Amino acid sequence: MNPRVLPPASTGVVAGLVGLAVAELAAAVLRVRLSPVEAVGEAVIEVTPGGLAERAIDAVGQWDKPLLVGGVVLGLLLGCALAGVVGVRRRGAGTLLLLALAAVAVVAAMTRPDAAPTSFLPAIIGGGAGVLAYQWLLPRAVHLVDRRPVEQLDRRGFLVATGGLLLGAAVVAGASRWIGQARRSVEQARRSLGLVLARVPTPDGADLGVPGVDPWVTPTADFYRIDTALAPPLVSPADWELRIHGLVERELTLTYDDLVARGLQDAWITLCCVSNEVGGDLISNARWSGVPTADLLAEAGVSPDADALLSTSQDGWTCGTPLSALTDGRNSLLALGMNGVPLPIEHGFPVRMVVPGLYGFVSATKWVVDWEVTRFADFTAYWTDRGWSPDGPVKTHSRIDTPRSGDAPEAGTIRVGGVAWAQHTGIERVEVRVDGGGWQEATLAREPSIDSWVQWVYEWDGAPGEHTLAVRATDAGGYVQTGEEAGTVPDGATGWHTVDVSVT
Ligand SMILES: Nc1nc2c(c(=O)[nH]1)N[C@H]1C(S)=C(S)[C@@H](COP(=O)(O)O)O[C@H]1N2
Ligand SMILES: [Mo]
Repeated sequence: MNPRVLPPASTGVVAGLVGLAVAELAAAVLRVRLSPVEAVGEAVIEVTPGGLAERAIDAVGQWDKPLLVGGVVLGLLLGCALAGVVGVRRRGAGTLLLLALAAVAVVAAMTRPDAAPTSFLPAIIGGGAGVLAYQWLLPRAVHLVDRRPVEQLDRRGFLVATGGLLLGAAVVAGASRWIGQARRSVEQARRSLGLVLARVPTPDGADLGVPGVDPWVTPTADFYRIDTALAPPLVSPADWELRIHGLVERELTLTYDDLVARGLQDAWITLCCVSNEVGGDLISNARWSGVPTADLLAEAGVSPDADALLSTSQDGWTCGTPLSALTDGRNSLLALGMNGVPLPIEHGFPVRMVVPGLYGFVSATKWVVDWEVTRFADFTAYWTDRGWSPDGPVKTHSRIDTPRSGDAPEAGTIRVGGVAWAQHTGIERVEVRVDGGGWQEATLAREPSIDSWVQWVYEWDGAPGEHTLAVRATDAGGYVQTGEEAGTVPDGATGWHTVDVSVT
């Protein structure tokens, strides 16, 4: 890089880092949910067209959030570098550019659905700190860039000033982590709940133990996670309330203790994301503990005119669920527990919804705080506003977990295995096809609940050479999984999962 550009550009970057660190600290001290970077990231998620966001998530998988945060930081620092370079000739213009970057963060913060009157403060404070650092460092950089006699160049002074600021920024960033108590205090409340939840072992015969096949019960740490929150909402159980209103005879407000006092039921339910591609892993199985949604709705007295429940999370995410799925006797839960412990914060602590048979985007509201009984004709929700269907029944599907595409198993008996699902209908049959031949029936594991996935295995006598394996499921309703390929938008992908292997 041009040696005359480097000092001012790094001045801008250092000022940006100072601003970021101070903004993080301000967010932690003021208990603003989102730092400016996170607020901009959430705004980016919001304005990205649904289909594009969905493709991006497919492409990068669980890296979506780190990549988004990294991208926002990178964009900011590039803008700051530019401010540094511009500032050599026109300091005012550089300062304006920095302020414009802060303004973007202010707008992003204030347009969040859960924005509070103080939400913009971290961006303002961080922006101010960044501008001060810039004003202080820039003259030193300009001094270097200007054509002065070599003996007057104060390289060392510039480096010391830069290093000092960076060190300061690092200390401030560290302090903000330390002060990030909000999360720790909610974690603390979560651990000290003393909630007694059933720890149910994997039912006999549900897990075939075939190496390479996803475990039947997903370990909580591996459970897929999808949401629009860059920082999860931090809700203490003591503060949590659910308001049930709308087309009901009696409005209800429930506290966490109210739910616990009712006694919890638990159920195996496999949750699946509508963005799950054919062969994808946005699907996981857990034991959920909670209060049946049907009981709560019965108590509120649902009007016969209503057909939908509009649920809203603490951070303003919304979804619409057919009332029928919440009241027809299936294991739809207002859940407090997952795999024998209180919900992890990322999975909706303290309370979320889980509905067997529906994709998460129309049913599985995490951090849920509001239930409005209403009509589908009268509202739209977060994802329906972005091109997704208002209806989201899970499509009957199957997946090959082993072998994987590109594997080179040895000739002989090869165990082909995977999972199949048709939540709330049940799986009847799974078949495997080799190289477009006839469909061969696989062996199913025991299906402890029609609401969860089923493992399957097929002993294949593989001869050397290149082979393509395909799988399809038939559900208990007699529906045979279609081979017709459809993308995930608007209501879930279809097609057969295939893998290509070369048997040696
Ligand atoms: N508050 C909130 N709840 C949410 C979402 C969200 O973005 N915000 N995403 C939904 C989607 S699309 C899915 S697939 C499930 C995923 O739940 P999990 O992260 O616990 O696996 O949560 C649902 N509940
Ligand atoms: Mo989803």
